[in-house]
Amino acid sequence: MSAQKIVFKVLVVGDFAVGKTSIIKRYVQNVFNPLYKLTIGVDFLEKTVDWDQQTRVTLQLWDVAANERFGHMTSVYYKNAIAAIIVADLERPATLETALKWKEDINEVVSLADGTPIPFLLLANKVDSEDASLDREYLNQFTKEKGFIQWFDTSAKQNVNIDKAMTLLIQTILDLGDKIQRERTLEDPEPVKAKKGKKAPASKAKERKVQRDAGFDPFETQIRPRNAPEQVHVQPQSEIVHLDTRSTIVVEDTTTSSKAASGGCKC
Ligand SMILES: Nc1nc2c(ncn2[C@@H]2O[C@H](COP(=O)(O)OP(=O)(O)O)[C@@H](O)[C@H]2O)c(=O)[nH]1
Ligand SMILES: [Mg+2]
Repeated sequence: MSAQKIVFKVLVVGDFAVGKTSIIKRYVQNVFNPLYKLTIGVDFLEKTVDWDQQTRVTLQLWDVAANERFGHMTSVYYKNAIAAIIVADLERPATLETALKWKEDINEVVSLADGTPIPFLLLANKVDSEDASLDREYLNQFTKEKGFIQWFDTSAKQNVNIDKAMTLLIQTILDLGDKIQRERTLEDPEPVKAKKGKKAPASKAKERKVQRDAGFDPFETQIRPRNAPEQVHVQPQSEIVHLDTRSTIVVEDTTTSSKAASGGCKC
């Protein structure tokens, strides 16, 4: 049986030079560059993970440049994002404050189909650095109070906790989809009922597929363009918009995108 393929668009945001690009490159390409190169606009890399025998997840990591928080294009970048990773720098405690601002901004623009916030993961990066100051107690409290699903101390340089953090994020998104689906099933059991003469779906992955075949996507999100009061439903994963330059928008079909790097590791 062929595996169910799911694409999750995940925003990677945070202050300047906290290590967003380095974390993405470490996770997807297993490389680290000590030189700082400013990210302009927005770019993405993908990694595909065989989650289980029935589920193949492609994590599409959107590297959003720090100054884009102030731009007008955020609702375009955030469209279809199902989760966000916010990166802070353990050498600069002030970057935790910026992390909160990003969280608020994203919550204003994007939400899950049921209107609740998308999940946020906090990465406290550069734990390898001599200048890192790590207060675990404080970060535990911060994570709980501010509504992050979890935090990890990470090092893109030494490859610390990055796979672990991404695995937790994928698990969280899948659980969330299953929860939304269960709620939907309670409201309207029709879409998951087995067709006449066929066995009822046995696994979560199969249930998800039946739901999708019935036109329901538990991973659908809502986008609320800034300054526009009404919520607009969008179809997830139908297209990817990325900027090559500030003024050129390239619209690609995900199925034909050659930009992405694809891993295939089981993490
Ligand atoms: N020591 C250390 N330096 C890092 C780490 N991650 C990134 N850096 C460095 O921090 C700088 C900014 O990283 P970058 O990924 O470009 O940050 P971004 O602006 O958030 O994308 C670069 O010089 C990186 O080499 C890390 O885990 N440890
Ligand atoms: Mg960058």
